Amino acid sequence: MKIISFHRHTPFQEILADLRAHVTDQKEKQPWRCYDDLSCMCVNERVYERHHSHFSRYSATVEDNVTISVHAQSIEETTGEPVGGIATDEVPWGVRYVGAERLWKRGRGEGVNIAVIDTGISRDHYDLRDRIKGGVNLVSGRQNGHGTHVAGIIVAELNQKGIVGVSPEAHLYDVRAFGEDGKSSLATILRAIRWSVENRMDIVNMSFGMPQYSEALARAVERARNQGIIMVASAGNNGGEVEYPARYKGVIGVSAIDQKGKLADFSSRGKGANTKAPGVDILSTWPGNQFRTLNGTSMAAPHVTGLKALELSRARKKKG
Ligand SMILES: [Ca+2]
Repeated sequence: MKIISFHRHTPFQEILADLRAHVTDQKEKQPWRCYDDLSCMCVNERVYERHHSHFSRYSATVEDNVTISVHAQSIEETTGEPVGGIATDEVPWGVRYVGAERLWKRGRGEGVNIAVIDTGISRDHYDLRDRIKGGVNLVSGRQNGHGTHVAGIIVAELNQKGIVGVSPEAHLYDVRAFGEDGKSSLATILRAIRWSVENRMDIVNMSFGMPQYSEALARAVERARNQGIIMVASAGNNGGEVEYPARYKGVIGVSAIDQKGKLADFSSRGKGANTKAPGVDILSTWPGNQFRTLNGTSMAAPHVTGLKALELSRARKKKG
């Protein structure tokens, strides 16, 4: 797959009409996916190679469909097995650290729609099931627990059992774009962001990234921002430069700190890191009505997402 971002000085419909006239084989037109609002399209590699010279008539940025990874440290590196029942709404250290309980008097995220673009969320977990209001599945295969963990940090419910999240009354949307191996691709993330725009999300949580800049992803993020959507992303776990999408202007990039407030050694930092949040020894929900502790900037971003949801619900209440 190639992802082609055309220069915006030529109307996209004109380019498309020209390409459609040029590519006459119906079978070759099947795999095109167009993003009119981004002036982007995804075409399969073979079609691109065959018509390469025609595509190059336009000034366009051509990208490979690169891999994007979630930002939790691998389960193998994490100490501690999943645990079962927790008796009573435990407040994990991160939720306490960001001051969530104090803010609940004025709003708990009621009516705020949050898309979690991730590996999928366990729909039957007792701390999550009533908070998940919809979503879409863009990949096949089995889930992994990453998305469930991220979800719990944002919305684990006040229900006298398990844990609580930062904004326990927000509405969560499960936008499943990553496979069991915690990997996705640029083209799938474009679809996930489009879904979030079309379904009028207020906030998008992106606990993932890649080291290289992408023109298509930059445009997708910008489009969501122009729609008024708050975009939150994890900075990365490479200990060095902040990854994309966190590094784009307009995205809130989140680094990870430990319980002493110290930046975690693994956390990416510098340009594009707009804020810090708890990302070490984070207890949250896990499939099978369980809980476990994970590390990563993946865990830091949802603390900020939850805080943004609290802000929004408070502001809307004030407005009446
Ligand atoms: Ca709970």
